Parts: sequence; C-alpha cells; structure tokens
Amino acid sequence: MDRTQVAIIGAGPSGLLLSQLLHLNGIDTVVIERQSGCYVASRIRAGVLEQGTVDLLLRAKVGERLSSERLIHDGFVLGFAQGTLRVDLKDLVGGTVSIYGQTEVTKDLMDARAAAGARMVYEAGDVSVEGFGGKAPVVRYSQGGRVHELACDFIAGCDGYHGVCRRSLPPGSLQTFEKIYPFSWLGVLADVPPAAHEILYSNHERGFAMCSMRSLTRSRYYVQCPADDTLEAWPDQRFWDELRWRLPANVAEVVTTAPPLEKSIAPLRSFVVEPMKFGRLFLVGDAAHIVPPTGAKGLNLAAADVRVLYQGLVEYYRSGSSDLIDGYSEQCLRRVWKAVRFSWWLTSVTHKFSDDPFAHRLQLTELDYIRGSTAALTSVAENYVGLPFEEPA
Ligand code: FAS
Ligand code: PHB
Repeated sequence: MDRTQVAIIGAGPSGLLLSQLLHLNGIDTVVIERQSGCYVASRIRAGVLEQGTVDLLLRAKVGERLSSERLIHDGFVLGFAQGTLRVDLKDLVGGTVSIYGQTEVTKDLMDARAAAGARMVYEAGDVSVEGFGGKAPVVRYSQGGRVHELACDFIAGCDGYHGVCRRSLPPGSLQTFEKIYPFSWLGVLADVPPAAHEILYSNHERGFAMCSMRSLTRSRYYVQCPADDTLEAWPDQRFWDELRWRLPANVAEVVTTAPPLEKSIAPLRSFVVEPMKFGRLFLVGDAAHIVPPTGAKGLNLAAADVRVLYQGLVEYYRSGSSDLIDGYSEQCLRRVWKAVRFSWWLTSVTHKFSDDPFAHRLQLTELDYIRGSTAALTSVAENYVGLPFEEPA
C-alpha cells in the first residue's frame, strides 16, 4: 500500500499551502484533488490578502511574484447615503492589505509544488477517508481505472465546503452553526481600470454594491442580488447600470464597462463546524468554515488554519509532541469566530435585508456613528487588516 506522512484532500489554497510548508520542513505529503489542475487554476475567487497571509506565503517561498505584482492598500471606503467614509488602515492601526487574486496565489503554489516534484493527484474520483479515529488513517480514490489506497499518519481535509472529509465524520461528532443570508453576490471580472482606487463597499437603498480590483487594469465588481437569482437575469448592461445606480455618484460616473472576462453568482452564508479536528483528521479552511466575502476573510482564514496546522505537524515530527496539533481546533476557532463576527457585521451594515425603513436607518446611523468615532473606526480597521495571530505557548 502506498504511504505518506500527511494526506491532503483538496488542492485549493489550503491544501497547496499546507503541502508546500510541510515539504519545506521535510514532511512528505500527497495532495489528492478531484478536479483537474487547469480547473483549479482557473477559479476566480478572493482578492484581498491580510499581511499575515502574505507573510505565510513568503515563508512558503511563493511570495516572489506576489511581492512584485501586489497592490498595497492602506485604506478602504464605505459609501452610504450621507456620503463616503474612508477607513485609514495605516493611520488607525498601522496596517495594510494586499490586492493579489486568489487565482494568482493558487498558480504560484501549483508552480512551486510542481517544481519540487510534489506528489499531486488530480482528477481523483470517489475519494474516501477512514481510520482517522485510530493511528492508521487510509485514503482511497479511483484513478486510471483502478482504486488506489494511501496509508498515512494524518489527513488534512482541505476539500472545501462541498468536500468529503467533513461528511465522513461520525454522526453527532460535530456541532454545526449556520446562517443563510437572503441574498447572493453577482460578481464581474473585467479588463477595465478600477473606478475606485481603493476597495469600496456601498450601502444603497437598491442594494449593496462593491468595487474591487486585481490590478490597475483589471477590475472586480459585485452587486447584491436575490438569493435565487440567475446569470440569465443579468445581461451585462443590466449589471453595469445597477452597479452605477448603487455607487457614490463620483465613482459611478467613472465606471468603465467592457464585456466581462467572468461573471458568477455566489450565495452568502456563515458556517462553522466544531470541532475542526477528529482523531487524526483535521478540517482546514472552507471545509470547516464559510464567511460572507464582505469582510475578505475566507481565504485569509484558510491560511490562518494552515499556519496552526503546519506548525503543529512540524512539532510532532520533530519532537513527538502532539501538544500543538491537539490544540488545533480550539486555537483556529478562536480566530474563526472573530472573523465570522466581523464578516457578519460588515454584511449587516452594508446590505439590503428588507424594505423596512427602520432597519435601513439603523444601518445608516451605525455608519454615521463609525464615521465620527476613532474608537469605532479603529475596531473596524484592526479586524479588516486581520487580528494578530496567537503564537504557540
Ligand atoms: P477551496 O474550496 O478553495 O478548495 C477546496 C478544493 O478541494 C477544491 O479544489 C475542490 O475541487 C477540492 N475538493 C472538493 N471535494 C473534494 C473531494 N471529495 N476530493 C478531492 N478534492 C475535493 N473569499 C474571500 O476572502 N473573498 C472573496 O471575494 C471570495 N469569493 C468567493 C467566491 C466563491 C464563488 C467562492 C466559492 C468562495 C469565495 N471566497 C472568497 C472564499 C474562498 O476564497 C475560500 O475561502 C478559499 O477558496 C478557501 O480555500 P480552501 O479551504 O482551499 O477551499
Ligand atoms: C475581491 O476583490 O474579490 C474582494 C475584495 C474584498 C472583499 C470581497 C471580495 O471583501
């Protein structure tokens, strides 16, 4: 039977980053991914990296292109009826965020893994995980017309919200927390210069809209749409018109339109499972938690989980101590829930939940209060740049 030290299920950012960090510390891994490498590399998702995530990518030796191509932002903007409010991250908390697409992070990690001759299994079918309650976990998958068995010491479930690992845990072993939002995000990627030079979140009576970017020539825009909406209901012109309706006038008037490179609808949910560890199986990233993308936390939380897990596994293989991996779930969840809270809060003050005028006025009042309070602005800023990591005891 084939063997490795750590079997990683999923070749998204979590799985690739964990594999790379473990490799650099002499720990053998096999990454098992159900999609093709091309499919994984083509996904359009997150755009904002916390400095902690940047630091971890540099530690993983995949930060060269990131360092030269990223845009560094020292603030972001909230737009609402009373005007716009810039949250000065640099001035308030001495922080910044980096604009560098998840697509690029994934490509950088895939290139590093390939250069290192990593054992990557793409287009794996019928992946199953078992034995993780004991000391001899096994992963099975089909490929090339036969079933493969992989023995390992640990399994990292980096297989996202729809993955197999969480679903493989014994019934009753997990507590699930979930909030489904009554709307989705319709996102467009287009090769046009950004209308706003920083990320802008707009609260409008017609609904939420957002300006982001991937570079100075490639923009990423979002509008809130009904949870059951479809792409067919959104021809390109309707999207551009609605976006401009919902943005502050000085931004709307400089929006450049073009046929989208990509257009997609993503539902919004908050989701957490506890615990994130069961025996020798670890749930990592979206496999364990989902946040509405409003706070730009999804990818960054995944990286934070990887940071805790790789440090714990390095300690285990170097010293035999399992203290860090035994504390994996509790340590990750302390950060996860704070990001869940911030993402929920920023969603709650920027999106249209109903036609209730009282609710909308409360949102505007909260934003107006923040505008006038350095204490409130500082709280928003420290959450947006990413809270400090806990260091191993
Ligand atoms: P991922 O879902 O990225 O990767 C999981 C991998 O596991 C996938 O490659 C999948 O194919 C594979 N897999 C699944 N089941 C498997 C199985 N049974 N066997 C083997 N492999 C399996 N976050 C932000 O911060 N900002 C955003 O704007 C943003 N936009 C998003 C838009 C969309 C449509 C989605 C779905 C997510 C978005 N996110 C955003 C969140 C996103 O960036 C995630 O947080 C990030 O991809 C998490 O990475 P992973 O944990 O690696 O999970
Ligand atoms: C993005 O650029 O895709 C993006 C940026 C910030 C967010 C969400 C998405 O909060």
